Amino acid sequence: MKTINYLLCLFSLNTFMMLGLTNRILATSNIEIEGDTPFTDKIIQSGAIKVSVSYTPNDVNVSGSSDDKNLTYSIYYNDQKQIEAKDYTRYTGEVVLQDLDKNGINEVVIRTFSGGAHCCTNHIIYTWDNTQFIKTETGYLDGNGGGFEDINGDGTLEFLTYDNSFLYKFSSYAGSFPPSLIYNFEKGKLNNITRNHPKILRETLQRMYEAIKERQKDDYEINGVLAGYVAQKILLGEYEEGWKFMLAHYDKNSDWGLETYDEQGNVTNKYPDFPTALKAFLIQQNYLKENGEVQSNSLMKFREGNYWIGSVGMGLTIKNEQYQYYDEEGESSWQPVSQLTYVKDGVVFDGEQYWCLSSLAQPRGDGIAVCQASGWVLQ
Ligand SMILES: [Ca+2]
Ligand SMILES: [Ca+2]
Repeated sequence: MKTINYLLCLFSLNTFMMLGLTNRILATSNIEIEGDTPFTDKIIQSGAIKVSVSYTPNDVNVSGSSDDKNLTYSIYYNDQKQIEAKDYTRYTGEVVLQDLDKNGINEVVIRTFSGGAHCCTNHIIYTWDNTQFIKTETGYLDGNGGGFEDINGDGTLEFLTYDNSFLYKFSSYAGSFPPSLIYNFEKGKLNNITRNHPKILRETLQRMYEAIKERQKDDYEINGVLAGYVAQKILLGEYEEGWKFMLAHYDKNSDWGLETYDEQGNVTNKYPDFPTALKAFLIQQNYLKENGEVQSNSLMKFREGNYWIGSVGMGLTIKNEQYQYYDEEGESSWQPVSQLTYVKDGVVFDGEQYWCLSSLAQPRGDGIAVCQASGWVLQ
């Protein structure tokens, strides 16, 4: 009974926190940059963070250059100016206040666009670290460049994009289907956590598979999507299956991507066929090791052991890549560990709760230890 009461209490606490989160999203403000509409000193503010933005559209008759910094902004913390910077954006862009890492302080996210077909969006992020703003960038990415989204429902935002190096590599732009790239944002850094989200990876894999079937039907550039498919299978730990599938379906007549060039555009190498060229590319892009073996899945180490939420008579056990729940009454059936989200070493998230390894260091002091994304905390 005590367990049930505690869980109910946790549940209502979660509901309350979710409401709080909703309020924060509603309070999130943004400044849109649109075409040829100039503005000066537009201000958005949330808590201690304030941004003032000015935008001058560039003259379309003068060929645009990223040297023409037409977007200026100042960032304040508690009304003290900390950052004054200029950037270039063409036709479109946005400045948003958003709490990416759920620490209660909004980040400043500035989206700029370089112009050009299929090109390129950058996200510049400023985060307050108690003494100063730290700047991070996603770098210029294709199209809309990806975006921040909470893909596992834990309140922190992940950045979803795809590996741009696969564009044009073995097919035209339209014929390419690059593998997924997922980052989290922590302490001012974007970390590649792609392999920790197998559910999302599998959804994209399914879309790739459907694209392959369509290409077969239309007899249209198939190698570009097969390259992405093999890389996506590597991310899921299923390289050999993906490679066999590629061998059975690739277009032997296409020579797209078989030649490599130096900076002057001279041919430096010509691979005999698509599989050889693809393998070399997967090694170059770190999907495979130099010897052609799969890169070890170093990110996703679900440590074996018993995991707890807090002082509740219920636990979760991870063993042999599987997990199950247990309480005084018994155990649930074993499920593949890929259904859990890896948060950090010794912390997993099951879609509703964080679970911490029972042996993970607990802080000493008054209060009850409760598992959160950062590990055990006292409440
Ligand atoms: Ca934050
Ligand atoms: Ca999240």
